[in-house]
Amino acid sequence: MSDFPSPERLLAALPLALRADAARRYAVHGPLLYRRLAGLYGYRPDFEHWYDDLLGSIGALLAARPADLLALDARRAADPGWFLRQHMLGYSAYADRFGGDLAGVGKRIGHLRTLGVTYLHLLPFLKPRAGENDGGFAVASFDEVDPALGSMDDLETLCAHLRGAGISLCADFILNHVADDHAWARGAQAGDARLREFFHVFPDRTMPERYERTLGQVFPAAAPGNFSHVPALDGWVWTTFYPFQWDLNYANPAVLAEIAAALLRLANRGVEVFRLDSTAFLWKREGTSCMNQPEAHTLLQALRAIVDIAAPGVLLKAEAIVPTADLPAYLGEPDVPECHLAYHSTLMAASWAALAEQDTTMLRRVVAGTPTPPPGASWLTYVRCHDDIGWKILAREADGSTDRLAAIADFFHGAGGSYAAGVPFQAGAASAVQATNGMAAALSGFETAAGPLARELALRRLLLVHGVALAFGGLPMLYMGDELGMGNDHGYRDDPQRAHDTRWVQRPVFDEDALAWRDDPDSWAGRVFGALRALVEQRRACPALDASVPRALLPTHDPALLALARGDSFLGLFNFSERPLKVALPALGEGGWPGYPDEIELGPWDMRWLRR
Ligand code: OTU
Repeated sequence: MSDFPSPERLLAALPLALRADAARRYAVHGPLLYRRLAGLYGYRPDFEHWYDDLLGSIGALLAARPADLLALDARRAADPGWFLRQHMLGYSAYADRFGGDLAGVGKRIGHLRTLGVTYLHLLPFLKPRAGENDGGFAVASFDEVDPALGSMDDLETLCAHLRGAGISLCADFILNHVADDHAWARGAQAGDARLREFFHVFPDRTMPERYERTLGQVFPAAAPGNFSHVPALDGWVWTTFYPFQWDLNYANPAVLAEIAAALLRLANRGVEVFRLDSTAFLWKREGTSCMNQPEAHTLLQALRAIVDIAAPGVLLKAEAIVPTADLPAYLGEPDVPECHLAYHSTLMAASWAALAEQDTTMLRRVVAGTPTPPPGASWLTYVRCHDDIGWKILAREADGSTDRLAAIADFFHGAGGSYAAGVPFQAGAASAVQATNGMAAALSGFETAAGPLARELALRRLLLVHGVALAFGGLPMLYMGDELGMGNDHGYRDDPQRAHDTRWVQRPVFDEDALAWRDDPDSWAGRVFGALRALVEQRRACPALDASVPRALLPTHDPALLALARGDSFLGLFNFSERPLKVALPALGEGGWPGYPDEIELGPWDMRWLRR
């Protein structure tokens, strides 16, 4: 017997035309898939049988993959670096806030194209829990679109329209938990013993209390603790986030098989990229924070192998908001691929921190601490998303100084006459550092700017942080509204289901008025849009900004200055202070920069991109 099972069950369901390709892909990815799954579940007497069924399910879903998506798979296979190119640009939005519904999002394609977007991340659009649902992150069904947004047919139509316009759709895939009214949770509450095993359920507080000793808290104010009592279960269920979001139990192989099938069904609708939500939390181990556990990576590697076999054009993107040192693992290693993309959360936080401190020491530590990803993988770079900015992920870069991080948080919450108009997010103990919410424009100082000069400086700060995201190396993503300088939205305070969650301050409804001014450079929205778009254009024209080109951090004389080189033909200079700076190019030791003076002057919060 060979040391891993034959692909018979995978191939059985396939038409002849697909078999050879599938067999070839299984020969490449099957051994790792089998080893990873055997590592997690091999001790179970039914493992081989379960594995065979899994192959059968993957085969059936590959057999069901539409012809246009099979063709897309083939195109992607011929050009695996397609998403690393310097022309790639992401954009992230809630479907309802951006376009009203899925069909309405399709009507925004013109705007996206004008900006240069090639990748659209739509926040959760599947059928959410009835009532409060954490902005759609409590999913009631993986196979239904939220009826308020449309239908599965609308999703297919949107995917096809976007693809026709050169835009890949990225969908959230919430695999750490399901809503308490998802069929699995409902079944468990109705007494189905098989479905009870889909969750971590404890009869009393004994185990929860043991786990709590080392667990953190994501929503300490609104949802304290990590377990919720459910009378129908006659016990406590693991709920890392809100009590209505039940963590899935990946120690149960049935959960992985169901989740993999759900993902492939969505891929077969035309979703090209999956944002894997909360990947850090997938595996629990007593005595740890239950984040970044080795088994969480094993699961992601298995999922990647499944995708590589059954929908090889599809990308996986890890959302793990964790310290710099824990990020690279989500991209895997050269022979063990994991996710194609991972959010560079500390680059994001440290860029803002550098603004607050007028000092790039932490930012430079993040850059220096970011290794080169394995081939075919890269960072998702961004300055804002729909969530809070959690400063504690920078603890190591801040040498463990809570005071230093708290000062940064205070700065963004407007302390000491700062220009920022951020809103604090729930903190746990009084001593803990609060996280920060707010639109990028509000954090950059637009809201407090009294006149044109102050607004101009706010724009420079907004461009500076975006400039880092665009030049760093990765797939940069803009957040809806930031391209028009949209401000904070306080409307959520009037909605009882949202009032407790300040993250809604940065989830505004797309501003039609600002859009109308977009092309008028004398308007504020037009000024922001024009400047950002020019940066995007500059990036697109610069081959050194392809994500696969190596980056180097250059030594600088001034802590406010970040000097980032890409290959030998790009140099980005970023002044994070209100002081003008002079940069002597020869002192950076990178040879000559023909066409530029030896000394470059940077105004307050100025940035220069040099090319040779
Ligand atoms: C993710 O977030 C989502 O982006 C949030 O919108 C959801 O509320 C959450 O999962 C539950 O689905 O820890 O790495 O600190 O940064 O909740 C996963 C708040 C997460 C978010 C945090 C985050």
